[in-house]
Amino acid sequence: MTGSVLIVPLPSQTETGEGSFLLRRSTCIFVGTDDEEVRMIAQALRDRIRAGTGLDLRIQSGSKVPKRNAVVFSLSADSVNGEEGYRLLVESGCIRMKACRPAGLFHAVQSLLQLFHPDFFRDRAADGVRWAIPCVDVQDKPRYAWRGLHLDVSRHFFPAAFIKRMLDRMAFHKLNVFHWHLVDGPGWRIEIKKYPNLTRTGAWRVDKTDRPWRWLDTEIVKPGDNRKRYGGFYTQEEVREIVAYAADRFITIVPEIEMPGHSYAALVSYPEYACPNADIRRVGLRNRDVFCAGQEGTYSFLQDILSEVIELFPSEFIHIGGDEVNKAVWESCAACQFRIRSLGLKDEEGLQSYFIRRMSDFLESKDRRLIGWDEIMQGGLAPGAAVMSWRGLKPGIRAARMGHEVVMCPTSHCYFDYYQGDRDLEPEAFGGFLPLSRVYAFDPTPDELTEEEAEHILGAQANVWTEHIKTESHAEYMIFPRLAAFSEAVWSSAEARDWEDFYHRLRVQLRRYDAQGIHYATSAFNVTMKAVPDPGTGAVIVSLDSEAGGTEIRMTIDGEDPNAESRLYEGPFRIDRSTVIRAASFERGIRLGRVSQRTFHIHKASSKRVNLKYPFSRQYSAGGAFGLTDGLRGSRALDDGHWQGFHQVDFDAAIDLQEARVVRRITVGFLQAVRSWIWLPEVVEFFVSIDGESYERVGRSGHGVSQRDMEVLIREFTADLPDVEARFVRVYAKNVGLCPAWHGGAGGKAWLFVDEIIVE
Ligand code: TNX
Repeated sequence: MTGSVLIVPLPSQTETGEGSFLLRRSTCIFVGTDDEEVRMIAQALRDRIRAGTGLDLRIQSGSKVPKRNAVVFSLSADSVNGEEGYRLLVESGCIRMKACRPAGLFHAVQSLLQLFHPDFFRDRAADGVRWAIPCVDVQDKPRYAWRGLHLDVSRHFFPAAFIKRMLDRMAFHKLNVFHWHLVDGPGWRIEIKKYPNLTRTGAWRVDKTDRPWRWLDTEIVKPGDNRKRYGGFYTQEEVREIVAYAADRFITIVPEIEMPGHSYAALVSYPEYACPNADIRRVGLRNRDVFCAGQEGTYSFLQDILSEVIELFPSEFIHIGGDEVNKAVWESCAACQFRIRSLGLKDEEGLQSYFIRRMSDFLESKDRRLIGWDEIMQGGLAPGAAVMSWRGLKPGIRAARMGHEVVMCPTSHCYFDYYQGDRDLEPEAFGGFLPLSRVYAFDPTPDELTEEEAEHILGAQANVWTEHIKTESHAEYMIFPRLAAFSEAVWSSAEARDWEDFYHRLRVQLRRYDAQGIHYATSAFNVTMKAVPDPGTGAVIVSLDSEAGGTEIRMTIDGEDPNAESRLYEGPFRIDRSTVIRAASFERGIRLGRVSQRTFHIHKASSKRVNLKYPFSRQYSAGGAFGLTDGLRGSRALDDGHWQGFHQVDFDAAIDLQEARVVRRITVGFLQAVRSWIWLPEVVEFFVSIDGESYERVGRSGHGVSQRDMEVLIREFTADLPDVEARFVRVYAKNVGLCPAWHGGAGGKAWLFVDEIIVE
């Protein structure tokens, strides 16, 4: 247990002692080494203490190490905690920090800061406060060497000041790699002296920030176009400053220059490097999103760019993107086809592999190494290249087995552009669902790797894609507190991690965020509602919970927002007619998250078993046999647990109402989410029966929604019956089967998603 020592990420070992160290005006900071970096760390600590407490401590050095009233830094080669580990010993007389390397001392300071009261992080020195630091002995070291945060500054631009603040936050969470996604189709964000158009043109697009994000709406503004523009870029001078700022915090910046796909902004600026004769009608705007791999000029252009990038960034790894290359462009380009033939390559994947290999060779000639998204493995991976595994853990496992180094960032656990709570309560996000607890459960090293293979897992990173994130405060909302959970996945040992313990420490971490003015999500406190059938009666049993757990939940059924006096939820309760429940978490009279609302529909099929001809997918079970009669409707979050998914098969469901009843209306809800391969059914048919043998069709219903409608939408299909007596109800819905030819998943199995069958 961490006791009163509430450090995030969880240290390897903490032993709490008796009493505390009292920080006074006379306390000195002692640097027992002439290492410049350590001196810098000590100065940063002094500055932080001055801002937080008003105490202006002296920094001393020399050979005589003070025994009392001092904060002592020392480097020692025999420290046990490796490259980045440290020991932090707080005793009532003295605070000692010891590490092999400056990085370790830097992390020790981050832990020390968290031993102060959260108010310490306010930049307002409070008078008359006793700054007591609890006695403790912390031994600590990171699990992984690569503990990253990625930020996309292309889809939306974030100024240098924000980047610096993020670097501060990263350091606070003991993260050490900032992956800077500087380039993508919608904007080029780094000054390149040799090719000024990249930022003169490529950094600016027609301002459409008042509309929902659509990448295909991107229009790069050519000079002379006077429409209102959106964008920005970093000058090389700013980049240098940011790189140095990061280095002061022991953070390496890995720059990403995307190629050969995601390159629209570059190619509008220098159209000569796009495929000259690709069939535009076939590939559309995307023709201009992929570099031509046939022309020699492309390679020298990109190598020139990389040469300047290398000058700016000392990082060993340079990221060249490599994801989502639209091969159709190369298929229709004579130059690319010529290169494929003349080099005897197998196909477009072979060309991609050739392209990446050339970049890798170039980087190696400059003593750097290539890293790219996992698609760079297609067609064979350049030796020495490292892989960022985003399409799940599998590509990373393959790469590790081939002896390549791997950074894990699967969408399932690391995509901070995904929703973190009930969609109805969250700002628009990219899609997906990544709640705090799932981030916390992340393990970057899959079990199936042998110890030797696992050595190749450098670590992991959280990715922040900004299609839907326009403002700094929204970015913070998406990042925190998920970054706190993530930091434990990459820093703390897997065995020591425990959600309840984390949650306990998180509460204090949030107060530290408050003090620093960090905007963060409280989604984990929102109330989630579940219903299970009460089969005998047709009622449902409702239970309330929150992801965080452990707080009091209050609720109303009259449509009002719950407050500190509202009915306290004490356990599952029964509902026998349709009810609207509103609920929220409270602590000491204060509401913690937002108010959740759900409507429970009680109808003639409530809590009746649904018999299916074709099974639902286990991945989307909606709770199983009663999932479609639990009175709970799905939201636009397709994995909210209320949708039952049918993979390629049709939906054919029969319900036994147990006795003949008058049926006036049958309704069934479906979801369409084309980006997730889910379509509305082509047609829905409704049947009733007295004996369960011979059914009569009582309705048939289609819809007017286009298969190409990209919005996530919910549609109800209904049959109105002339008062028919029936004991059995059957609903049949036809799955579109396969993803249509124009779709990204063309030919793949399509989904059908159903949330409830309502019989009235
Ligand atoms: C996939 S992750 C992408 C990005 C998008 C992201 C949205 C990766 C290598 N490519 O271009 O922004 O999904 O989640």
